[in-house]
Amino acid sequence: MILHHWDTDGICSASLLMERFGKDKNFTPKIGNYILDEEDLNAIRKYDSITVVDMNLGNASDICGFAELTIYDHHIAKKVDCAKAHINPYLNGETYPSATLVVQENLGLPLDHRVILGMVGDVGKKIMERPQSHIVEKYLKDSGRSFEDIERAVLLLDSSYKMFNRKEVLENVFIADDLDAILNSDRLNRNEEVLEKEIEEMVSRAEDVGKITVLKMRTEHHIISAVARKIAWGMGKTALVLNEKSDRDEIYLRSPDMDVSRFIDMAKSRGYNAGGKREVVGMVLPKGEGETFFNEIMEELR
Ligand SMILES: [Mn+2]
Repeated sequence: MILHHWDTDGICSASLLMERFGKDKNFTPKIGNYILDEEDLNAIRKYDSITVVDMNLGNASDICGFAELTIYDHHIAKKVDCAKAHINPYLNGETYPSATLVVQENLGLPLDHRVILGMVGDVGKKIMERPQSHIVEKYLKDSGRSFEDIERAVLLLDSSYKMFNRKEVLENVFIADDLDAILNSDRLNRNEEVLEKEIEEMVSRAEDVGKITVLKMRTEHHIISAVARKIAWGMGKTALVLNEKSDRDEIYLRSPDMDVSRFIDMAKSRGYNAGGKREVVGMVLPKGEGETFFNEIMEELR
């Protein structure tokens, strides 16, 4: 069984592995979880061989208790000693743009659109500034496909987790081997339409407050990063977004120029879940606690 991340890279990596090893069962943790909870563990106990791909699972070693474990990954990770094999170039200090490239190179598979989708899914347009850009160029030249087709297919495959549709994520693995099947999928195109409209609507409600642009919204969809990116890049100002979900609050901060990473430590010091980079911060807070912290960040930045 192949256990994979819910995004394009995870879906395409799973597709490559299932084809190569003739497997037909796949699984993804609950969307948003980077561990297997008790329910997920119980659901996979019946398998005696499990390959985890494109996920640095917090409790991967739990799998060794009932199955032979293999891992293909490219995230920052520690070696999982109980795994039969842990294939992650990062363990040798190497940075790989996608799990699909790790799988393709390690198994000597031909270069196809799935490898490229994984790279563009995880890195975006910036893949063309990475050392692996020649791989993308070679694929585009040999296939006659456009970079826009690849970007569109990424958007479509990612639409399922953004809609929080775990079943659909699993189904996507079975169409991933056919680029046109992805591009022409009615259900994925419908998702994209819904998400695009919702993102536009949210962005239009953002308000300028001094030097920054802020937005409070309520949606169960996973669009906060897309909304913040659109505000920050579109208006050229730092975007601060609060999303109050039914079970948690989310805060997302993205700046086109400023270093906002100090807010990662600030959030962590209050016991909140936070991560990010120099110009982008994502946080998850218990339900009801988001607005106070959101106001505090706003006062500091405005
Ligand atoms: Mn990945």
